[in-house]
Amino acid sequence: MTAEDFERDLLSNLYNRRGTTIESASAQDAYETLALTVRDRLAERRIRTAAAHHAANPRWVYYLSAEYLLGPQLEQNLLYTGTGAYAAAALKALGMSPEEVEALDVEPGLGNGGLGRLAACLLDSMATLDIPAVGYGIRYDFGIFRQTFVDGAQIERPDDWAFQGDPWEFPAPDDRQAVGFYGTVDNGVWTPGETVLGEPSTILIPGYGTDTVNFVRLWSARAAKESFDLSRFARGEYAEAVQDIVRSENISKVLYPDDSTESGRELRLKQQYFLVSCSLRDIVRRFRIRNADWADFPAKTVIQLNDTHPVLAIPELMRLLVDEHGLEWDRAWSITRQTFAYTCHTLLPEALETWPVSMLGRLLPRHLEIIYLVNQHLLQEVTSRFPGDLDRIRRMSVIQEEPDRRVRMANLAVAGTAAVNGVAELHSRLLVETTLRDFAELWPEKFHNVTNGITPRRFLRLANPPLSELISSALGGDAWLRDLSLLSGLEPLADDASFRQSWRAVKRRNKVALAAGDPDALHDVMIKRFHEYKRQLLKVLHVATVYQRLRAGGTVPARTVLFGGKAAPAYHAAKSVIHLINRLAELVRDDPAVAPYLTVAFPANYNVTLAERIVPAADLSEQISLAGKEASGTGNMKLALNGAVTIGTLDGANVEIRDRVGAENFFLFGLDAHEALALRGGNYRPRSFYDADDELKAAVDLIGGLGFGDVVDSILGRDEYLALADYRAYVDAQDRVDAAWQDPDAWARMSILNTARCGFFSSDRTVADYCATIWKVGAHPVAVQGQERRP
Ligand code: NBG
Repeated sequence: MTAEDFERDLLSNLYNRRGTTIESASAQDAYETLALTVRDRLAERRIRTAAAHHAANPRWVYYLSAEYLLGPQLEQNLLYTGTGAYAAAALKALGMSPEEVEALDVEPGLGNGGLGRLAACLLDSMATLDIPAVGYGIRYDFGIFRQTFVDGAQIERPDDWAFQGDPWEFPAPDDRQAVGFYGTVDNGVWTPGETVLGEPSTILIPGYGTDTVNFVRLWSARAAKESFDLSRFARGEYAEAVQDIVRSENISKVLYPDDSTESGRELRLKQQYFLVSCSLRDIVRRFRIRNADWADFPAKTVIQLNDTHPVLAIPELMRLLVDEHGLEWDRAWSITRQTFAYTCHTLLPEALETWPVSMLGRLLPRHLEIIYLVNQHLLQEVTSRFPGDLDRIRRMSVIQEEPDRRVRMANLAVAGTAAVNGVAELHSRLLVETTLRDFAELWPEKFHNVTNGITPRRFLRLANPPLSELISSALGGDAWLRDLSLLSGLEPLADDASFRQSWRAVKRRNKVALAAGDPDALHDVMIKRFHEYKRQLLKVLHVATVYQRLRAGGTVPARTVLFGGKAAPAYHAAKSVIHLINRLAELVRDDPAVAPYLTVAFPANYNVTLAERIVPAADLSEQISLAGKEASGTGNMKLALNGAVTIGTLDGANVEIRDRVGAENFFLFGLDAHEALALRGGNYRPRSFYDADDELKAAVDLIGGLGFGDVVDSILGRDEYLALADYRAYVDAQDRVDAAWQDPDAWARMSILNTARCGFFSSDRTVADYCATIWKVGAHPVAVQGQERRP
């Protein structure tokens, strides 16, 4: 393809698909036309991928996830199709600026945080590694809320991400699936009381440097045909005339409806079943196209459950096999257990989902019966292995009896899958030792670790072009984009003064571009969801301490502290911390004794787009969760890969990052997981730490003085996440950071070594691990004219 071809296609799309002309084209026309032109390139590859997969009849990976944070698509797809330069030239010829057009590329925020972004990174890597895979999810009308600050407090606004339409999607109204809810069961035959349609929309997922294009299929809820009540409308009852439509379509209206009300909780459960039911029908349909015998189902299908949200897929597959396809129970159960795998993304027992038996039984009466039967099998197995161990049986039962009867989704997940994995070494070990211990004792061979990863295409190449160029010129090419372990080739350059200088120049340039503060100041970055266990509050205590020291006439190397993140709308403690940070930022800014040395910046509405701007500018990465609480973290990987040095606890993937980058290139502090557990279990008195440390006392008092008595009460009272216990070690580690920062050459060396030694954290490696240990699938490259095409 040439630049002329591209421009011709662009014009043709402008005329024929947007129905407009150069003279009257708006910026939105330009954006959509460009998107369609690039999408056409992907579609061509998709055709070849589909043909290759059809011929091979391979084993498929189906990834079920309630969340995907795909990030903006335009730049990615320009890169993956190699059309970036053509697009820039064509836009220029048409008198349009690429920046103006890119600004219209809204990211679909269909997730909350790490779990949803991980799903997107895995899709990227599956396509890049030529793994036949389909992602399934929900096309929420409103994604994660848009965060604004009003007087420093978080206010949530609806994220109407597809308000202008979404040029990346292929809606397929003719592929709708019917999903039942409520109703009655008679002798194993379910007659639903309500039926909603799931309408799929497909977004193409290209691999990098390969012809494979996979896809993610997102379901929207639609009312059945003729749900509109014409007669009520005629009587002027306009709201009533559409009420059935509204009720049906509410299912995919918002990401995670507020679950502080009964109806909100039921809506969430409905969403989960909606996702599962639509997706499984699609999976079964795809299987039946090429296969006749159910015995082959597990050999051709692996369904990865991303956390517990899609775990209803287990009883749903049983229902499809037994009730709709007439298989015997035992045969269906054997197929089901071989087909599914489950990834657990937490250690917090309170984060493991449970549903009231009464609610589940009302919404999905047949599924509850199936769950009871599954539970019977499970408990028989437990009893025969551990006769008389009633406590164990009670703990392992899928049904919790006390204080109220609930269905434990994690127990169902472990019972109904062939493999269970945690997402970092420490996490996987703690799952086996604590959260899922009983199950690990019953089925030790089921438990695995697959350490998370991130895609270097988005989080290095697209987010940080200057650093990518420097790396490519140092390594003599960009093969590292498909084999991130090649970054180790940078190691010797850490000792090369001129390379270090170039490295620092890139970092400085990224800070200038971000414009969050003095580009020569240390950029200290804490970006992640707001949660008490992640301890943004510990960071606040450090900022307050620096403030007090400066007020007392001390000096420190200049720092810009950057926060980014959202708190769940009903999570008041986390929202107080957000408010507090904004208040502290003002205090610092308005104080002439402090402002020259310290800036606190908190750009609103942290999302993938913003992460791509902040990460390249970071010098210091804050990974300070209480040890034993963060399953993995993936922001830690993004920051380290971009040359930020970590200050962190021995938690989640920090442990593996430190092992790889070297203890001397990592600022470690704080309690480890066992010490934290012991302190929590013993007689922890946060106030004794407060009384014993003048700086801590002053920092806490400052927070109280700013009017955040609730925050102070919570840390002096209970301090669930041991912020006060770790405070002194943390502040001392920050003092070591300040000292290290004074030697720019030594810092650049640490920074380079962080990047050079982070190749392991590519999501390509993560996918390769899943393939080898859990999925047992191989690559199916798309052959072009009888050859494999490789860059
Ligand atoms: C999150 C963990 C993170 C982890 C991501 C991806 C949930 C339930 N879990 O530590 O908190 O990095 O999952 O695995 O969102």
